[in-house]
Amino acid sequence: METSKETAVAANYFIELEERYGAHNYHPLPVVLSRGEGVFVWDTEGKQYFDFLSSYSAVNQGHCHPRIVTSLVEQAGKLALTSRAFYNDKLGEYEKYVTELFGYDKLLPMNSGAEAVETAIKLCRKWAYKNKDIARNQAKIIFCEGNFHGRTISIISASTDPTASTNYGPFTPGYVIIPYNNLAALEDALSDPNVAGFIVEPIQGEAGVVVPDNGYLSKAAALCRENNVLFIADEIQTGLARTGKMLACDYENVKPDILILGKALSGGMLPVSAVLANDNVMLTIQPGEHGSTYGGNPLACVVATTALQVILDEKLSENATKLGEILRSELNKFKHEMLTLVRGKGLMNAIVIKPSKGKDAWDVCLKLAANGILAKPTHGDIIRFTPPLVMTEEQLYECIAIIKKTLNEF
Ligand code: IF1
Repeated sequence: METSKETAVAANYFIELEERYGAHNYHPLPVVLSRGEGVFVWDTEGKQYFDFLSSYSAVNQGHCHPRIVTSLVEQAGKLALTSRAFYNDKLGEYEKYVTELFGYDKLLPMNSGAEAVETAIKLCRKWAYKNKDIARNQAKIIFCEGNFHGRTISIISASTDPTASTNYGPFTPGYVIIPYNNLAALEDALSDPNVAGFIVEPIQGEAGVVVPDNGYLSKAAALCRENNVLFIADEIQTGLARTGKMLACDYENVKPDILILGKALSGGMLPVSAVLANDNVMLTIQPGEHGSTYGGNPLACVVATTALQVILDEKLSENATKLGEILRSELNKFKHEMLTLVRGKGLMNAIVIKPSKGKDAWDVCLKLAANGILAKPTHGDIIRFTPPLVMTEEQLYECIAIIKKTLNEF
């Protein structure tokens, strides 16, 4: 065992390296992680934490899931990347599996979430020019206020968060922004004949886990259908059991015209994203018009297939539903001056912290970390509680006790 003095130096060493040699595009909690397993991560000093961020919901299956690791390692030694200039023996089987699982004709493989959203935007525009009477370069896509779909120029062009967009213009035109969870605004925006699509997060993640009214998604999808406009669901964060169903859209029996997946599609192993649609939409893109060097690589295909199988085999949706209900009801029963709101669905939850005696959500997260739970504040007053979906009920109760104890320290 190293002494705590030596290791304290070690943690600072890694933090200073990142500060010195890395771009300053994040402001991490001062914790240096070196190992993960299931719901736990360990820092360089060997301290164990419950992970309540789950790598932004990419590790729904838990850290380093043994089945997913085995798939990764086996395939990495066989064939990792071919490019799409040739066929490979894993992509077709993966596409068959995923399209059958979600009920679509076709899948288009990409890597990051942002790339998949960009792909959906291109696909939507192409479909509209081929199927609607829209003059060249005049297609519009509707986005919601408070959206988060990624960091590319085209995506931040639709952002209403000044932190995301200030000083990054000029921006991509052709977007219409309406309030989230507002069907009248959607109906109004849909009356423009140049509208091609409506893209929406079933629950807004970055905005702070904003859950829309029951019926919003199904009515929005119906309005889109009536107006011959594509309903596009960004389920990169809400999807793959996080909210207690395979897709958050499943709660309202909505089948998006375009479905976007990412994050947990690889269980945290490597960036894997996908866009799903039926032939009438997907086949509007022709060879040479879109792609990616790494998209559809055999390593990603094998890992993603196993990652999905783990979600189904381990009944992670059911577990997310059950644990989410416990988490919200226990925290709602707990009365504390700083805890003003608990909201969410399944294991996609957030609490709202009212600052007290100069202490805010950042301070709560520092104390949570000291007490063995890692979470990250957002927007100054919100803390997301999104643990891996492989958590047991017993572990959750342990976490709830830590959360209460932590708040009581203020
Ligand atoms: C960051 C939150 C989580 C997403 C949805 C697309 C993407 C994301 C609905 C892009 C990414 C991230 C990325 C991370 C912060 C984060 C996040 F704070 F925004 F809400 F998960 F909690 N659509 N979400 O949530 O996917 O290109 O990153 O693979 O710092 O950017 P990506």
